[in-house]
Amino acid sequence: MRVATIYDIHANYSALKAVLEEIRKAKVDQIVVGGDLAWGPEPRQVMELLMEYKDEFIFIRGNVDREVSYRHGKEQGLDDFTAELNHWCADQLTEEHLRFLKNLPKKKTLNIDGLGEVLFVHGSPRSDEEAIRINTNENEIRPMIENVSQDIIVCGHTHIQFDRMVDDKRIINPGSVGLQSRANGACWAILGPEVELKVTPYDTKSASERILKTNTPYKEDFAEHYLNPPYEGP
Ligand SMILES: [Mn+2]
Repeated sequence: MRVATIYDIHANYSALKAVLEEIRKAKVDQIVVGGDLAWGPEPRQVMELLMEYKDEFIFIRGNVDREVSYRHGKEQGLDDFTAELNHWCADQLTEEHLRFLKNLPKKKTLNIDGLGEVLFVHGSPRSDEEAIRINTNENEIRPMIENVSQDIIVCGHTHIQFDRMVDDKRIINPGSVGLQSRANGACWAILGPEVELKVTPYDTKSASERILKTNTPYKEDFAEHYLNPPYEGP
C-alpha cells in the first residue's frame, strides 16, 4: 500500500484543491487526513469538499477539530483570536460537519509497503496538542512515544515538514497543507515504499484575494500568511 498524507489543512480551500490534484496523479492507494481540517478562512468549503471523500479517505482528529466542534472559547482558557475563530468556524459548519469532526478517531495504524506498520497521530501519540518539532529535544520526546510499538510515527500540528530519528523510531511530519511555515506551497507526503516529503505550489495570490472577499475574522492575517509564510522558529 502506498499512502498520501495531508495534515493541517486549516480551511485553505485553494491549497487543498491543489494537493488533491497532485495526489490524483501520484496514484496512491489510500489518503490519510491528519487533522486540523476546518479552522481557518474557508471552513464550509473545505468540509464540503472533504465530505465527498468521507467513506474513502482515513481521517484522524486534530486539536482544532475538537475545539471547533465543541465550540471551545475563552472559558477553556483560549486567547481571543483562537476563541473567536473557533466560534466563527463552528457557525459556518453544518450539524453533520460538527458531528463528523467530533467523532473522528485520535489515531490510526496502517501497514505500508517498504515501511511496515505506521502510526498516524495529530500532535504526539499521547496528546493532540503536544508538539514534536524538528528540533524538540529527544529527552522531551521519549516519554511521548514510550508506549508506541510501531517503528514509524507520522504527526503534524507544528506545520513544518521533517523526517527524523529518535532512538529507533522514525518520526515524520508531512507539514501543513493550508498554513505553511517556511514553505512556498502546500506541504504533504507520500509514504511507501520510500518517504517523499512534497511541496505543491499553488496560486497564493488568488487564494489570498479569495479569502479577503469573505467575512472571516482576521482574514488579513490569513491572507498575509498565504503570501508570506512565516518562519516560525526552527
Ligand atoms: Mn494542530
